[in-house]
Amino acid sequence: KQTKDSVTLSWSSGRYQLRVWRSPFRLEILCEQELVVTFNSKGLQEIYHTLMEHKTSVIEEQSELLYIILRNTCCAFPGPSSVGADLCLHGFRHVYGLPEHSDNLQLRDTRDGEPYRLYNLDVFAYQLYSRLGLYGSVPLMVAHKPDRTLGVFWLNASETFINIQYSPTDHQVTFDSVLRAEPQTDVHWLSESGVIDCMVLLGPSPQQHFTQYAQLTGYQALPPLFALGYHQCRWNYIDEADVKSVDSGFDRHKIPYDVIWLDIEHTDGKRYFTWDPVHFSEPTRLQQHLEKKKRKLVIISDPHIKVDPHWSLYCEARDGEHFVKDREGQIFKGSCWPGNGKPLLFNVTTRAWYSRCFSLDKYKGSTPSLFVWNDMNEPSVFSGPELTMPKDAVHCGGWEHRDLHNLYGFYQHMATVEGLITRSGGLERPFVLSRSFFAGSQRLGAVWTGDNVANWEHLKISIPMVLSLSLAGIVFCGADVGGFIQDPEPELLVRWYQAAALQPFFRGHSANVTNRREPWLFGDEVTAAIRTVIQQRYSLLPYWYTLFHQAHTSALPPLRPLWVEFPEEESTFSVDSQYMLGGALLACPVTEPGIQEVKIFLPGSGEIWYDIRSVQSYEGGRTLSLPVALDTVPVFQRGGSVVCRSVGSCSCTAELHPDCNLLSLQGIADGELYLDDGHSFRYRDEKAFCLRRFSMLSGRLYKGMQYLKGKASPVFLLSPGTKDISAAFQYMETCCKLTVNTGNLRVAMDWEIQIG
Ligand SMILES: *[C@@H]1O[C@H](CO)[C@@H](O)[C@H](O)[C@H]1NC(C)=O
Ligand SMILES: *[C@@H]1O[C@H](CO)[C@@H](O)[C@H](O)[C@H]1NC(C)=O
Ligand SMILES: CC(=O)N[C@H]1CO[C@H](CO)[C@@H](O)[C@@H]1O
Repeated sequence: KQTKDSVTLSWSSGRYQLRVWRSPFRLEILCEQELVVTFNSKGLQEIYHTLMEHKTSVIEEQSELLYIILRNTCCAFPGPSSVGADLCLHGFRHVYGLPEHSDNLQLRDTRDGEPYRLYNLDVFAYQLYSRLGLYGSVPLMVAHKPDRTLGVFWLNASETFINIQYSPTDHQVTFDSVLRAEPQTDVHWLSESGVIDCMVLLGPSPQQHFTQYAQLTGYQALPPLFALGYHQCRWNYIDEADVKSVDSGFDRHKIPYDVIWLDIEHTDGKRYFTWDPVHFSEPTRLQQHLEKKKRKLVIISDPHIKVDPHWSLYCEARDGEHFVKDREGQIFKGSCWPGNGKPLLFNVTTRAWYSRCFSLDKYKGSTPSLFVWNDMNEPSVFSGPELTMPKDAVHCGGWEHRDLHNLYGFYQHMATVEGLITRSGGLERPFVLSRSFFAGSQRLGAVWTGDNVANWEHLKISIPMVLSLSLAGIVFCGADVGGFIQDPEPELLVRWYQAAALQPFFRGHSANVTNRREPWLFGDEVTAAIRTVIQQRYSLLPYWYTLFHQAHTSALPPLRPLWVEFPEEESTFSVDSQYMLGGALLACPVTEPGIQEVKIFLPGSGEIWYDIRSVQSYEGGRTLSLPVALDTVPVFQRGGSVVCRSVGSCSCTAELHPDCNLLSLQGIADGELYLDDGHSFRYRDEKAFCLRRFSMLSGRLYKGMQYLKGKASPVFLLSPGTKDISAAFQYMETCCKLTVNTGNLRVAMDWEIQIG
């Protein structure tokens, strides 16, 4: 439809409409005649065009697609141009996303101070509840109200600021007169350079929103199974003997783990791709030692190449012109760990060269069980403004650093990942951890929250930080256990292990000036508590792996704010101290010292929740006070769910034995298990995987239990083509727990267990 002032397009049988107004220019998206989003709601684009020369808005209404080209300029930045826009999100009072900030999950109204800033920076011991930039950026804002989840994706990699205004403010909402006012959230985006490339994702369900975002930026890579195990890192394990002794410490104390890590000191004078000739003289032997136990080694590799004309890798990079230039056209010099090193620029040729550096023949001392950690890739430049690269440095094609700053780490991550895939002839899944990231980094691997501190506040903030990352697609994330900087007291260390075991990336790490903190150094009680937590992580790995399969194929994050599972329950919208792990488990890690009791909100009236330790059941829609001891980790399983666990002990992920665990009140339960070889691309190329659904259908389980008592063996295993057999079982009446020995029934076969 067209009028003098507007053009209206509709889709979805007229359910959705887009209305474009000419003057003042604005775009409105409506659903069933109700406004959802207005773009250029404050008409600020009109104001800017008086400041400088610009191209006016052009609407080509004849073409099949509607193209809207906007270009504007303003004076907020010293660079040549900047872009900005206002959006009004109608009916929304909760917005999230925009990582990375050390802040609550729900974004705050910025009228009281600074806007949220997206600018990747190396911030040592970062301040909490700050809106300044940290290591990575995802310019995705997620808004939610009971009937809609909506995303605003602002695709721009230059320094970006976001202002947020909630109306009416929370404060006013309590007054009757304002209560009736329709809530809205006004958002202002401003980027230092580029064009406006803004996408609105309409949901309406959280799941649809995740899929829409993944269709734009990619799905989470399926990690190798070992990467979901426990990682032990320190700056630095000093030599081969040290590594072997820490490795055997895990066996001695019966604590499973999969990967040991080496920080910068493993290199020969901070030349990445080399080994310290004294402390790591036989790197292959070390990796083989670990590989015999099915464990891996991860080494650090930063994007800074040490200037050393006697080092072949430096000469190759110099001769291949792989270095960033300064504004005068000279090779850019910036200091980082290698001293006066040169950060690489990441054009396609450079990336291909850098990827090849990871090949087994070129990277001497590397084996297929060596994996990589990209650090300092914001990039960190000790001598630069805000410890990063100056904005006028010049990349390939003449691009100024200001245009693509937030993408720098992403491209190093990408080149490293490509290097590992190529190294294996395209057969093996890579594992690369990166500190810096951008929208789409989920396609590459894992990220962590950088240089955190060993205190309770940092433990507490790790939860909203990983939830924000998860909402923005970067779902394989975690925070360093114990805090990287300073020494945690034993209670904090235990609580940190408990919380981090329920986060996707699970790594203990500590700085060079801290005391050693391997799990067995703090007495038997602490060792036992940490052992229990890591063992529980391993027993839940079949569930974690299945959740990663879901993230990989349907973009649902393993870690979900409560509102993702309970989208209509407003009482969940601001909760960020507890969360859902998949659809079945609710986690509420203890993050405060010396407490005897925690308050836990169990959402969903009509839901039943089971404390996974006591198997005691609780009704949803209430807040529970749960007594806690040092070894209590409050986790609840949702009634009606099936969670697959691994049984028995193991020393690493290669020894897992999946099993099923089902909880239900009504006799109906449902869940999935995904299995494959755990390391290759055969699941993708040859469809070599197994995805099983476990359903419990008819009958009331509780009644079945009553019936069980009188009979000798009322549990039958039914499998097509075989005779029905009665199965051995145990029944614990106190907690209504039935354990069935399923003998040779395999997960990949179809079968049925009939009770009673
Ligand atoms: C990328 O770098 C290579 C090697 O220096 C150069 O030949 C090529 O022109 C560069 N590409 C672009 C787009 O600048
Ligand atoms: C830790 O590393 C920093 C940076 O290299 C160095 O200055 C310091 O001396 C190191 N401290 C120890 C105890 O190794
Ligand atoms: C440069 C520009 O005008 N806009 C860019 C904003 O950032 C994204 C991510 O790099 C680019 O794809 C856009 O072209």
